[in-house]
Amino acid sequence: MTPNFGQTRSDIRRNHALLTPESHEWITQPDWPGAELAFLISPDMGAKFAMALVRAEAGLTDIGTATEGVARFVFVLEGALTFADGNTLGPEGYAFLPPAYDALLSASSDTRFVLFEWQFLARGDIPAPMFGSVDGIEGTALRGDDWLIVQKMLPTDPAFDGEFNIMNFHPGASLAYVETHFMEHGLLMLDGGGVYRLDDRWYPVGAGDAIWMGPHVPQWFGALGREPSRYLIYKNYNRSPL
Ligand code: UGY
Ligand code: MN
Repeated sequence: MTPNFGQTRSDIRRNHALLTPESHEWITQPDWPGAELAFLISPDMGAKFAMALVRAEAGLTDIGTATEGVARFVFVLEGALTFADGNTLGPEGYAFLPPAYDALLSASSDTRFVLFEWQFLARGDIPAPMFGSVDGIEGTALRGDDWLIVQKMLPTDPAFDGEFNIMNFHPGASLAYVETHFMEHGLLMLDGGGVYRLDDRWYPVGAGDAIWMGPHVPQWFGALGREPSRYLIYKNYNRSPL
């Protein structure tokens, strides 16, 4: 293995973080038999949610229920996840799992997926589990800009307390302005790359990089290169800050 002489692009700050693949720490957890996890974002850094990469090395079986009141969202990167109720997710398949959902599942040995967990803020009835795939989702142009297409994986129904979106950038496209908002983000670059502005820093980013954006952090992305760039992004939504 080539030594990296103490270098990493990862950068953990008060209100944002860039987490890059060379610094991932893969761990096992008693409630995740057959899997290794790299927790990239967690409440310890100031976030109100956790985001992990999961790889099923030895055939993941049953992850049971999350901690009380905690909802999960999974997004498959490679391989396949099959749930006991018969749903199978292939690459870019996803599932929303409400609190108390007993996730009996099996994974092929080469499966990698992204996991989000957060304390679900109910409003009315808690939504039922939901399964889908990105390729079946119609995109909409963000603020009329057809170089920036958003695919929403969850319904906009206010019963959901968050959004999980895929943002598709034509080469050269960028967010129209530097956003600041109280909602947080967890992000994984899926394809392409560019420059991400977070607070007063500009980071070169590419596929495999993850980002935490805390409340109010100024944020902007400009896509570079000749191929489209895409990222998966979580945002707590549909709830007031108080
Ligand atoms: O929905 C959002 O807030 C999104 N446009 N933010 C982002 O891409 N950093
Ligand atoms: Mn934003």
